[in-house]
Amino acid sequence: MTAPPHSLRNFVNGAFIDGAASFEKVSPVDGRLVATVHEADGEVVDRAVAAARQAHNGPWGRLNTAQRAAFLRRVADRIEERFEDLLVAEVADTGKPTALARELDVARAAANFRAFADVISTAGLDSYLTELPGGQRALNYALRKPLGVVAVIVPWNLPLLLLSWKVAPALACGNTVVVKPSEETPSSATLLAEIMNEAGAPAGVYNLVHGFGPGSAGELLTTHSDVDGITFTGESATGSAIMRAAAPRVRPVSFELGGKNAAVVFADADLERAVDGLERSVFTNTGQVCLCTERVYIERSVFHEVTAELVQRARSLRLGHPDDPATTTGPLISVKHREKVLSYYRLATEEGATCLVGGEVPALGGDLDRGAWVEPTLWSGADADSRVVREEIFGPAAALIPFDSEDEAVRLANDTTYGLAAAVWTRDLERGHRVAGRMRVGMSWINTWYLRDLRSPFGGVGMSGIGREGGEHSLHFYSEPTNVCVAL
Ligand code: NAD
Ligand code: 6OD
Repeated sequence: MTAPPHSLRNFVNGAFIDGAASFEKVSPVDGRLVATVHEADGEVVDRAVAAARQAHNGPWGRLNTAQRAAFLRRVADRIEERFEDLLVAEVADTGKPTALARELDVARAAANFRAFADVISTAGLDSYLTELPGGQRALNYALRKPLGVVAVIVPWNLPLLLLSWKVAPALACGNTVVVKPSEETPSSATLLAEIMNEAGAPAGVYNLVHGFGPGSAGELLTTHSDVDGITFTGESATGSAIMRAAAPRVRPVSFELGGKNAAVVFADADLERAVDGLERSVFTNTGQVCLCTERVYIERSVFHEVTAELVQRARSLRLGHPDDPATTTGPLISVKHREKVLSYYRLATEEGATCLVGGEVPALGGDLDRGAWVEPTLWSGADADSRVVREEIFGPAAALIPFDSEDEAVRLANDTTYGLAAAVWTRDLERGHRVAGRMRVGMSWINTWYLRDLRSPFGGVGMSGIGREGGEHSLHFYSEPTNVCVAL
């Protein structure tokens, strides 16, 4: 299932165009060349934004809600028809197991387009009959208006899923988009451009610029004077930079940022179920999901039992080629990201933690030794103030920490500048609700992880983000309600 290297171009006003320069995208599995990517310069970004503006003022802006919803459903159909192409692209860029990309990334992308077609078709807006004491009467009703041209900037961990999660609601509300995928994962966004044409998108509705962040397409797009709103998923530090870019013209931003997510395991939990859940929440996608757990708080009476079982699970993970059905765990996204993760592996022991399993680069043999592999890793004995407990690692690693009371568990879990997600494992549902409610996060789970309804609010507090997306919550960002008051 390995695709030959190819050339990926920018997509502007319904056509693929070259960039002034190009860069190479290599596979994190074995370092082979995946694609040569055309980098957008200022001129390409200008053309993309202008095309988006023209489409917004023109044919796309004239479609009604039902027509836009029908278009989103056609995109979902085409994603399903081109499922295998998207799968190959996503796996080539990320190195993740094909089975995972099949179940999660590509399937969820089609589901997002369908879900937002439904949401926009049924979403209502406020209307009020106003009656003043003097007898004056008026009808207030709200119209939903798009922002205009939306910049969509996404990371590399779930490239197509996170792109569709933003493009679908933006288009549903009547915006046009200029998207900038991560430089690490340019392929699926490029295929989505083809799909947009196949689904009958008017030229300029979906535009794509390739490149990096600072000094490249990302910065050129977020500082562009004709962009009306910016939706971004990525690191918190990048969010700060984009916020500064948005500030001069007070443009709205929607931010889904980093996390340092906690799981809390009470002694009364179904421990087998909890360990199954923790194995998923720590190691899925090689720990490169914003919702992944990096801090596991375990009630002291079961600390050794849960720790021993988790170490076993980490040892049993199978690192290997994405197409091998036995593979559970892929590489990190790049050798550069591996340097960051390995620096935390070293730091953990320097700071006094004990490495229970992993901590090294595995020797997988052959071509794989040119990839970005790391061992799944668990630590005990990490201090609450140590950097591996406080900073996001974004790799297959977690610190295991004992606690003695419910209050202490909540205090430890909330002792972070982030606030994205938390998971609580207990058979006592009263306690589960109580603890989930006390977590200072945007999303809590009880006895599960990453099970979510696409209509539910998604986002974080603190350094984990600004705003909520998902279902009708997305409409709050991607549209502006405009009140009309008519005297009766
Ligand atoms: P990143 O912030 O480095 O890059 C994300 C995107 O922003 C890329 O397309 C990049 O090119 C672009 N970019 C970088 N600097 C920019 C700048 N100054 N101006 C404009 N664009 C810029 O993040 P990443 O390494 O690609 O992804 C991993 C991070 O994303 C982790 O921190 C993870 O927690 C976070 N993330 C959060 C969520 C969430 O929903 N909260 C989801 C997925 C990933
Ligand atoms: O599955 C989703 O709907 C979603 N938005 C996941 C985000 C994961 C972040 O890495």
